[in-house]
Amino acid sequence: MSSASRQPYGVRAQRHPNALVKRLFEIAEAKKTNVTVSADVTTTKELLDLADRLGPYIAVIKTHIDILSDFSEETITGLTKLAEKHNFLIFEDRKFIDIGNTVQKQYHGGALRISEWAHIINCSVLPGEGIVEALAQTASSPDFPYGPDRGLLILAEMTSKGSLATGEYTKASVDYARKYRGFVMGFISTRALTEVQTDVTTAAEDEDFVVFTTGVNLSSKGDKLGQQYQTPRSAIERGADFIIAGRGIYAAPDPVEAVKQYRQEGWEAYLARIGASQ
Ligand code: 5BU
Repeated sequence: MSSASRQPYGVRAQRHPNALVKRLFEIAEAKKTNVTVSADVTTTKELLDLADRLGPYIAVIKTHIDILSDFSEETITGLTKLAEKHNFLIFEDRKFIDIGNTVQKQYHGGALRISEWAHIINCSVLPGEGIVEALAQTASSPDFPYGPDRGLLILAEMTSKGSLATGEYTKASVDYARKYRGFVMGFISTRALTEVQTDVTTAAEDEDFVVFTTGVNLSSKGDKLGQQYQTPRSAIERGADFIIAGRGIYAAPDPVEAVKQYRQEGWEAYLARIGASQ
């Protein structure tokens, strides 16, 4: 685990050169939460309702906007307003995976207008370096109106059984993150990746990539379709800065009670990691 991940979020916020990461750490510190809820519901009403009820307890909401049956302007304005009201960021888990020219159009414009409302996006590096270069280029172009308020996570590992996002693939993820570290905020991975030795790039001395870990659940080990879970505590111990939980929270009998539990376990594990007394 990197020395950065043993520092408090507040200290990392102060030191971080990326404006969006700074804001993310400030939110975590202010709201005492490292929970990202994966709001995998299928109507705008359910999404906005969840965002409003869980908003006070989360740092980030993660969406799969293409699973909504009624995506519209109302979805965007509603979610944006709730993000401001409760001070959380929006992460669209679109997993871009195509040639640069295509992903630029999928990200900025198109039917889903992702760049307009999602602070954070992610991509796979299966297509090679060009995908990261293309997304970074769009975000830094003079006519991109959202400037430093946008960032990219590289999908370096996956939680599903038999995942092929391992070895050389994961190594390339770290390489490209290091190369495009202005726009790349960090990784989706099951553990910290700072120890990964890359061939092309070298880690900056002040390297501080944010680690988001999916597949987090307090009461289940997995599902029937290959999902594999770990607990909030184990994810944080392995290097997650933010834990992502979906069904464990939104499908619980009382999602507000559930999010409070994840928040508490995630926060206690974080305090233990930074060596703070509880
Ligand atoms: P769950 O209900 O907590 O299993 O939902 C997990 C969410 O995280 C869901 O939206 C997945 O698409 C997402 N996910 C994942 O589960 N595993 C991964 O490796 C990645 C994303 Br990347």
